[in-house]
Amino acid sequence: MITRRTLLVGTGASLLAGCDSLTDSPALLRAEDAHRFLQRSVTGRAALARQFRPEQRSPIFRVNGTGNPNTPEYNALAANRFAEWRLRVDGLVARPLSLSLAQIQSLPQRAQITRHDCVEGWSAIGKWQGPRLETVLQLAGIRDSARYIVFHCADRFGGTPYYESVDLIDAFHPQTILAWAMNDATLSVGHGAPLRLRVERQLGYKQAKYVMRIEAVASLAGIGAGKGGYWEDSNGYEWYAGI
Ligand SMILES: Nc1nc2c(c(=O)[nH]1)N[C@H]1C(S)=C(S)[C@@H](COP(=O)(O)O)O[C@H]1N2
Ligand SMILES: [Mo]
Repeated sequence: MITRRTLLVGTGASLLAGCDSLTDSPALLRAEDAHRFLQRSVTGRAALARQFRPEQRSPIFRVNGTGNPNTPEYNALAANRFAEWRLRVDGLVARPLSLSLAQIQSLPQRAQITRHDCVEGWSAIGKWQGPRLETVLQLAGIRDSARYIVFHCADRFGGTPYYESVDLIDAFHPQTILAWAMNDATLSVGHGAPLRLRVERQLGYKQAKYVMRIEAVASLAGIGAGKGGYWEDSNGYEWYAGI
């Protein structure tokens, strides 16, 4: 459907001229532009990850990296089945949020069966369910100055907190969800309870488990060692791990 508005937008927004070259600077998009990009594109960064049928799910889905944060704080939350856990959403937002698991579960939900690919050389197909990250970011009112979304996790590797980040195209991608359920059951501790990111077009290490806080930022400098994620900082993994 071509309306006068989309025509005007189409001619005015030069950054949309070459969709293929957009991968060069996607992180510079404002929230509004990221939306527009996703609505108008069916290829490149906006394409959907393949989805599978229920019977195609893997009988075994490995637990990798941290299998239990095992800190006093996390253990206390887990002992009470995360009733006291809250997801903080802050940074460059109009309305900082503190969401309970019940609140997250009562938002509109999305479920998808996708393949997880770990750089260590294994893959597994599983079903994930939760609200879209977009829904949570809209509730918080993401500011124009935000360029990246950072996920702060409960676990540490050798004392260093695990974290990850995505740009706004991936943040608003329809398959980017905050999953609290896996294969129709509440997320286990091994797989990231109570909440993990699923950003389906990217590799396994971007799928942050044990998400405690979501922060909207203008720059990744000053977070961890500044490369956008634990593995990016410590092992030189690519920040953009699209597949
Ligand atoms: N918080 C946190 N998230 C994490 C990791 C981790 O160690 N800690 N490991 C990553 C890696 S390398 C992979 S492959 C997946 C593993 O997810 P799984 O344990 O559900 O298979 O989680 C990713 N997210
Ligand atoms: Mo991985």
